[in-house]
Amino acid sequence: MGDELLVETRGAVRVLTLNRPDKLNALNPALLEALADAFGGIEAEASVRAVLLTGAGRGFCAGADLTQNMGRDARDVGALIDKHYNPMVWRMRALPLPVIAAVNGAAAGAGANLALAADLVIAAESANFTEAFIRIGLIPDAGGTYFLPRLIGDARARGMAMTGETITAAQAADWGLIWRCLPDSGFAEAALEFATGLAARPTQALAAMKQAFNASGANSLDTQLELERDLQHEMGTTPDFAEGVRAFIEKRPARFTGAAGAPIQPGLAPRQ
Ligand code: T3D
Repeated sequence: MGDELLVETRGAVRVLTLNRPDKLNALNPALLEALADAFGGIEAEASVRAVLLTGAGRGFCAGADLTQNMGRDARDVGALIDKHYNPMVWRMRALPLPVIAAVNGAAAGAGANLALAADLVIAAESANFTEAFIRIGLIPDAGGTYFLPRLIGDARARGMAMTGETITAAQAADWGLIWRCLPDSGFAEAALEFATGLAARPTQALAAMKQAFNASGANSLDTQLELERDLQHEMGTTPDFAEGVRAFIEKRPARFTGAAGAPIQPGLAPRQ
């Protein structure tokens, strides 16, 4: 593997840094493959309890590398999406750990949507988001047409996609596109602190929450209530639930380990 992606472990946080700063961390096949590998292996490592994704230099990610991937011959962009982008989004969404995107600078095209595929997005105040696809005759990919309307509503989603206008981090936070906009000064440290805080939370509950939120877009209320019941049943068997309740009663901070509980028991029938 080259150095397009820096992979470090800081405490219980796996830090993935897109590392092509001269091109604002634009995505080439090597970087996309490194990302897929990095996301693919994480869940087997019990000591890793959160993932932080950020960019080196002044950009977060400028989307597909337009100098490598396109512009020469007609390319099958759909095949590139199928091979590289979709598996990455699936892995990020399915990973049973919180994924935090720390957007340190420009996030454009698939770079913006890569950030939006994370569970939580924080951005430095000088960062920005551009659905740049329309500028080159493409549509938002990497989940853009899915995430945008769910996060900010149809009007703003279509506005961002169809105009390609750049949205500041402050505006993104105001619209609910991201969780929080933070000062530029000390952003990297603040992002790691934020991820470290999540890594110390009940990991099984975060994973189950993620599963429930992921499913909610397609589920009816009935189905979602049943899913919540099943997941909560499982959470009730985790050591972290016992510890959380004990710590509350003993009026002390909880010490969560992230250990798994019992799997869902068969026989929890759907509601009639
Ligand atoms: O082929 C496939 O994989 C299909 C999939 C497509 C999915 C997509 O993501 S399509 C969308 C692709 N991305 C874009 O269209 C965004 C292109 N970049 C920009 O519009 C601007 O760079 C930004 C708005 C993001 C930032 O602007 P600014 O002024 O801060 O920086 P800059 O000067 O434009 O860029 C700095 C350098 O990065 C520059 O190189 P240079 O001149 O210093 O040698 C620039 O060429 C390079 N760079 C920026 N974006 C890309 C890039 N190089 C390659 N590919 C890029 N996407």
